[in-house]
Amino acid sequence: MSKRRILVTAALPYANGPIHLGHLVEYIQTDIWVRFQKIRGHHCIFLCADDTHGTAIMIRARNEGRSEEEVIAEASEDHQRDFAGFHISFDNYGSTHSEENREICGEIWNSIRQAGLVTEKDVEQLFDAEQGTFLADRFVRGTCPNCKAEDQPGDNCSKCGTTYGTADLIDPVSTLSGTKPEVRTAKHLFIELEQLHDFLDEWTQSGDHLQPEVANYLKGHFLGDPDSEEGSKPLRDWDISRPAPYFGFEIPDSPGNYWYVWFDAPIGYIASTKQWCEKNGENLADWWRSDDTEIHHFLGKDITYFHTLFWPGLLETSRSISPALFLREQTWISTGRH
Ligand code: B3M
Ligand code: ZN
Repeated sequence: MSKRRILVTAALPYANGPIHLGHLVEYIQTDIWVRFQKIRGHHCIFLCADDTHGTAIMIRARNEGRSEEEVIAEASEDHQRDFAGFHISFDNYGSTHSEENREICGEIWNSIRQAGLVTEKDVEQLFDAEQGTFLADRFVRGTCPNCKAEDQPGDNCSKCGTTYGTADLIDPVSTLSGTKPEVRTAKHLFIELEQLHDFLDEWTQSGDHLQPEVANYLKGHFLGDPDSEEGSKPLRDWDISRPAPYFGFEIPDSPGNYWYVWFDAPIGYIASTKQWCEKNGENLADWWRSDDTEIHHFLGKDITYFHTLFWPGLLETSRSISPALFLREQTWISTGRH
């Protein structure tokens, strides 16, 4: 049997909470699979990291009167202690708030810009003037514009099921300060995923990147089917930036704007690999740019589309422009929610 080179990742846990049993279902399964490959004599490495950016961490740090760096340092220690307690053994445990990640985000971002995939649009969003921050949907509650039920979440009504934008809520209230938010407009950067439609049709629907169930889900919910009567469905532009204040990496060519947490989170897989390579005298290109390496991502089904549309799209674009990084193979397993 020839020795395979296998890179395995598990989804990166958020730094804004502890590891719970739902997480462990995934990590333990992945750990077993990795141990099996290692015992078979393959060159297999298992990478993970804390997912550290976003509004939730920023708000928590503010509430606790600490810096975000302090909050995420504590989370990283807690997470690694708990993983070790369950004998989950990573080859490297990194952080998305690392210099390696910032650097690789910049490289991938440059490729996307060069490929002409980035566009700018004004976005209207609710703003909490007391806290000085834009409000993600989950930080707003109000009266449903349809059935008039009070105290409903910012994106859909738990009584009548209607979905709406936070700006449509009647009497919206910020859950951060209890004040009435105002509507403000800010510039956001978007990735025009539709430009990658043909690639994503091909990548998701043929080859052995995905289980058939996942390929069908993507076809039914997002991509459509070019050979059917209904045809392809256009992919929506992906809102990839957040205006300050935001805890994350500032976009070098767009000061005052930050990469949305879901842009830099999967890039954290590569950054964690880079740290491992540096400690072990290995070459990053052998793991992320080689036809001889298999890459397997294990994740929960609630985050499938991030890993099967955005992620291969980013990697393919980098590859065609740089040529840099690409996915060889993808394995997905259904586990508990995060
Ligand atoms: N932290 C969400 C989750 O835990 C997110 C995963 C990132 S994987 C790159 O479900
Ligand atoms: Zn309603």
